[in-house]
Amino acid sequence: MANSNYNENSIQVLDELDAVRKRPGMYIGSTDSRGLHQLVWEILDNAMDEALNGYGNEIEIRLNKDGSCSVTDHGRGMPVGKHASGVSTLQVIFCKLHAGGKFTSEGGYKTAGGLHGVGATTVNALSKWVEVISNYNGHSYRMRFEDGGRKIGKLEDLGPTKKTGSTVTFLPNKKIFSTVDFRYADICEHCREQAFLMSGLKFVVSDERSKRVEEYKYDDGLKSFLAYLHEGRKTITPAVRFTGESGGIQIDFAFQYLDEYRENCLSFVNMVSTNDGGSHEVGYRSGFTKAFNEFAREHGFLKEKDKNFDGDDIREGLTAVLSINVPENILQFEGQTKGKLGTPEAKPAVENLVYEQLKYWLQENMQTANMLAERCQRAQKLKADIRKMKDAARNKKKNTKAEMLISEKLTPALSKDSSKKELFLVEGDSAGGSAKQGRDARYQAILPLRGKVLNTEKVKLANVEQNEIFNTIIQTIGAGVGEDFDYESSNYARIIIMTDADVDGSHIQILLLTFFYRYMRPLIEQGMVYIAIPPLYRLAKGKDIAYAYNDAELAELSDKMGKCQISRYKGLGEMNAQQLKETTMDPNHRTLVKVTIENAFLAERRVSVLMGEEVAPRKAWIDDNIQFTLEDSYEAGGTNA
Ligand code: 0R9
Repeated sequence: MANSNYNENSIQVLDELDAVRKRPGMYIGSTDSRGLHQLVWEILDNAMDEALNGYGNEIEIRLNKDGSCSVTDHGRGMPVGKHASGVSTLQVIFCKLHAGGKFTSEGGYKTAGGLHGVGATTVNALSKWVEVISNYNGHSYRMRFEDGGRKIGKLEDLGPTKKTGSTVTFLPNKKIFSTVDFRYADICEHCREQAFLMSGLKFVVSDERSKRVEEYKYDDGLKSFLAYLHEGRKTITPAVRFTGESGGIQIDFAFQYLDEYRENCLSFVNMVSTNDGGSHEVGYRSGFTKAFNEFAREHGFLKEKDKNFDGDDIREGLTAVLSINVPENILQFEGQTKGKLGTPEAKPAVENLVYEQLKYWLQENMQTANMLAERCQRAQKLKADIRKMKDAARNKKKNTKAEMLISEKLTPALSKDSSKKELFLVEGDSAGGSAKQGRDARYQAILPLRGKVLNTEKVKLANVEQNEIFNTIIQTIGAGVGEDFDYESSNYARIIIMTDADVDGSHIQILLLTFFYRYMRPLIEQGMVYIAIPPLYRLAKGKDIAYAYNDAELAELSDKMGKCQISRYKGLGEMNAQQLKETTMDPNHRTLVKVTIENAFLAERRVSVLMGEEVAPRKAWIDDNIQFTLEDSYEAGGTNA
């Protein structure tokens, strides 16, 4: 069994591990499900680094029955000799922070999170135990760490082996994480994404708890990524891929046009997604715009007097995937979540590559290029027409249809302070009526939604703006729509969707969230969109009233209250104003789920699969993700607000 180690080194070791245990958030972001999975990504990153360096072409992740997770690579194995400090190298990898610089192979690309070299130590500090198997130099070795690295076992030689590679198994500490339940579907999605970014590397994910296995390996990298993103959607060009290197930056870029209007760009730096873009995305856009405009002028799509196509005319319907590898010495991230690439060298590198190769591709694929140029012409013209219409409308009398709609439907809040105001979007007129009476009139505004909500995934912005419900929502929030949307001018700090807890209610939520996701995304990014959770049951015993929001709560409450009257709510409409207030609207008692976008790529795909034209993939998706709960559908993180 593991023995404690009391030499000087281990005292320092304890201090370092203690820092992680005391402030886990600093190392893995949070201690919820997201932080829990970060542990897996950390070990996986180390395994992928070994593969990136050219050793091994398969990685396995296994979720074990005892709640632990194993990651195996088929690289060289972790070195087991003594480190200069006198302790075993494995101990240094798992017990010392900032071992990264000193210990990784030179020239390897490092992950973007900045955690590199501290990943293994972080995992150790936050685990009940960690077991490492290293098949190295013809022998199999094992070492175990327990109790967050407080107990360090001896390095054991398990005898000769022909294999090489490493396996790290860890059991997350229940006392640190709010959940220790690894989610197979999330791990699969992550591995799939990584497999797209690393052509040829195979990932095998297995779940011993539910006997499931999934494999991911793509030889066509980003082209396969596009095929996956575009499943069930109508494409109008083939997927095109450009690769190259410039100034030490490796660039992998692919694009494909859809018969749609939105543009979409997914970007990655050193395998980590850059949700907030950055210099590499700027480079891709300007390279793309330049090549297209040159082509359009050369071939008469733009006359001498015409002004160039704007970037967004060119990118209508375009999906681009950009993955670059930046050497660590010039790697720079910006923004609050460090999701934006700052490295200035990335812009010209990507711009040149995209410009040069796209210019050539357009010449070589003249028919497709002509078709795209015509689309640009149409987009440019449509934009000019809309601008004229808007100018004309602005000059007209003020009392427009939109404003009348507001005054009819909206019950506004009295306060002028938008930082305190909430807008409730309520399913149905009858619940709307109760909500009006039950609200806090100072800060809560009510907008009842009547009739069918439009599926915004299938139509153009202009149609969305003409739709009565969405037009009313756009006017009420008062912060514009689409590219013009500015969350800072929102009339409300929170937008709260309140529907019945049934299938129709979920459908309305999906339609509204699709709209917010497509046309007011900053609202979601800023954490301003919520879903209200009404109770499912009311328990009454004499004057004692209690509400249960799920079956587990119902069981708990009825145990506590003993014999009592239980009624199940079928919809919001069954609650009177007082009950609705107490359970669902009053900030002191209600439960709200904050809608967040954890993973832009996943959200993007989920929205299109769920809301797109084709029924088959939608059905398959729903079948695959049986627990069709809020959390699963929208990456919503539960919050009580
Ligand atoms: C299952 C997860 N895998 C790993 O964590 C893992 C780390 C690792 C490794 C080496 C080989 N395979 C690995 N798997 C390695 C790296 C180097 C030399 N030999 C073997 C090197 O970087 O020069 N290591 C990662 C860090 C270190 N090894 C060490 F050098 F710090 F020990």
